[in-house]
Amino acid sequence: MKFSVYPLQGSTNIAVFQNQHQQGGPGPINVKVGAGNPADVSNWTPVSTYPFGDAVGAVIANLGTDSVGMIVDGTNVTSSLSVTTIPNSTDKKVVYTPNPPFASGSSHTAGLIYAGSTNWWSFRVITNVTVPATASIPSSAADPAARGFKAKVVQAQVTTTLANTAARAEAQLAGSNTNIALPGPNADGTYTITNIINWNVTKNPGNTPADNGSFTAILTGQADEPVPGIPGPGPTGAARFENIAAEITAYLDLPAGYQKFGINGDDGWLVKLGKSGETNGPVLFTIDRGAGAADIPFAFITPQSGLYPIRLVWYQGGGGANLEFFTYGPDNEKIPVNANRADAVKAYYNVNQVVTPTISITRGAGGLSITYVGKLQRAASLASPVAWTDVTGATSPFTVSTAAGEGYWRTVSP
Ligand SMILES: [Ca+2]
Ligand SMILES: [Ca+2]
Repeated sequence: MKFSVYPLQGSTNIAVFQNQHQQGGPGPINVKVGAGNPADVSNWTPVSTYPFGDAVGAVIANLGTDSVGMIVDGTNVTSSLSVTTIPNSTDKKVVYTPNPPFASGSSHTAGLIYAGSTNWWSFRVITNVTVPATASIPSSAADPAARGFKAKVVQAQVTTTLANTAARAEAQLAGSNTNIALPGPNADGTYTITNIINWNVTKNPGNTPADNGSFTAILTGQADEPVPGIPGPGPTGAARFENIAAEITAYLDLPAGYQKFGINGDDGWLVKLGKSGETNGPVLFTIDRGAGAADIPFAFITPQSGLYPIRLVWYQGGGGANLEFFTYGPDNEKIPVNANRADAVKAYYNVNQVVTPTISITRGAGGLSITYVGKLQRAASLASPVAWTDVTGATSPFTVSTAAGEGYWRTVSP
């Protein structure tokens, strides 16, 4: 019997067996964090990428009909295990889903119980922030005709490449260097991206086309796309595809809970909550790096469902340059944000105005004066079930005669 532990980390192109490290048999279990993709970097210090905190498990070969159990942090969780057969194999996937997920950056010990012995491993989970509920607006505000992102792209013409830091990218977007990138068709010079973020400067005019990352013509049928607005007029040679910064914004329709995101990019990026130009929002992830394409996961918690404004700032210094924006689904499958599939997170570059209903009622001679924002509704009685009906044609302030008899009013979002 052999088994491999997978702390369900998103670091390779392989879904189920990410970060697997096969064990020779009973005994202490060794975990190789980042195995299979040594280029991974971390939002931790000092070493590699850590797994998400929403699940811990293992894959066991040759289990047959034998039983398997698990101990997590000293508690036997066997009754809560999910044990399923890996498709097209006899391997069993054993997964425990802590509820709530493991705390940000916390360390744990898990033990796999089978064949009369318990085999232990230790692991540490990725950090995460909890975003404020006030950052969201209701999902109903999404404009279904505005699926996608807005992208502002800037490029500098300089004699040496700019620093590979998020601070440089923010400064460049704010105008620290003369922008030579070609402006987009929108009035504010942005581009509208109606599908997914799968950029690669190899696809830009004058470059040599090639795909990289997880989403490619060969791997997923999603060919890389050029970085909008590049190259601007002026640079020659490699400089045509260098010294770039981009701000990509959208409202993401997210459920409440533990969000598992990832970016594959070259060089680096930061992710904040906020709309275009809002640089002071909560930081979800940031990294300063001058390096080739690699997956780097990040996690955050949404306290309630809704539309969250996301601001992704990406930067390129020299050499290659690419960007992919995705979530990790079940078994950590990578799913592009806004992909045309049911389990993809939807992005909207526009939302409808959200009206917060208010109402105040004052009594005057002969009647009531109702001052309100939103849509006015009336009920004749508060007996359950209350039958609220729209007050057709009403405008604020709305006057009600006391001769009208018993009545109750409320306002709701239009
Ligand atoms: Ca790609
Ligand atoms: Ca680069």
